[in-house]
Amino acid sequence: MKLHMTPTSPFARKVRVQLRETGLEGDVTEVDHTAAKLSPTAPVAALNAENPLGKIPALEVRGLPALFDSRVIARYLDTRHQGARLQPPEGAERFRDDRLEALADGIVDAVVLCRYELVLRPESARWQPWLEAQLDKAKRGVAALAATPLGDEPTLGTIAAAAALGYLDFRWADHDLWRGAHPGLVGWFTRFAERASMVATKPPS
Ligand SMILES: N[C@@H](CCC(=O)N[C@@H](CS)C(=O)NCC(=O)O)C(=O)O
Repeated sequence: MKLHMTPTSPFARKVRVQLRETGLEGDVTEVDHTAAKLSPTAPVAALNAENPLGKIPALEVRGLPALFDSRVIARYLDTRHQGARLQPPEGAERFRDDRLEALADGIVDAVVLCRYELVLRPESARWQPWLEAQLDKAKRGVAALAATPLGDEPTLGTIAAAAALGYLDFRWADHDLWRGAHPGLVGWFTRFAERASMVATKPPS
C-alpha cells in the first residue's frame, strides 16, 4: 500500500497513528508531498491521479481504486490487521466513536480553512468575519470535545481527537484555542501523546 501524506497533515496523522497502533506500518510506503508544497492552490498531479479531490491522505491499495478520505481509509485499515478492531462493535458505542471522529475532523477542517485564508489568500482579500466564524467553530468543537468522555485506548475517534489537538498545538499554539480553557482535555492529551504511535508521528517543528 502507498500512503500519500505530509508529516504536517493532521488528517494523514490519523492514518499514520492507526498504522502504528495496528502493526500495519511496514505494509505501507509513505509518499511525502512536502517538497511540492501541496495546497489547494498548488495541486500535485500524481496525487490528483489517485484522489481527484487532490487531498491527503489517499491510500493506494491492491484491487481497489485509491481510497480517501481519512475516515474511509481508517475503516479499510481496520479490516486489515490481526488484532482487536479499533472501531467499537456496532451499536451505540460505535456511533459515539463515529461522532467523536467527526467532531475532531470538523475542528481540523475549520482551522485548516483558516490557515489557507491566512497563508494563501492575499491579505487585501482576507475576510475577517469568515475567519472568526471558523475559529468559533473550532472553539465550540473543542468545548464539545472537552465534554465528551474520552477513553485512553486508541479508537478511530480518540486517534482523531489526538490528531486534532496535536494540530492545534502545532499550528495554533499562539491562539490558545484549547489548553487554557480545558485542563481535563490537556490531561487526556498528555497521556495519549505519550503513545509510541503519537511520538513517531509528531509534526516536525
Ligand atoms: N476530509 C478529508 C480532509 C483532507 C484534507 O483537507 N487534507 C488537506 C491537508 S491537511 C489537503 O490535502 N489539502 C489540499 C487541498 O485541499 O487541496 C480527510 O479526512 O481526509
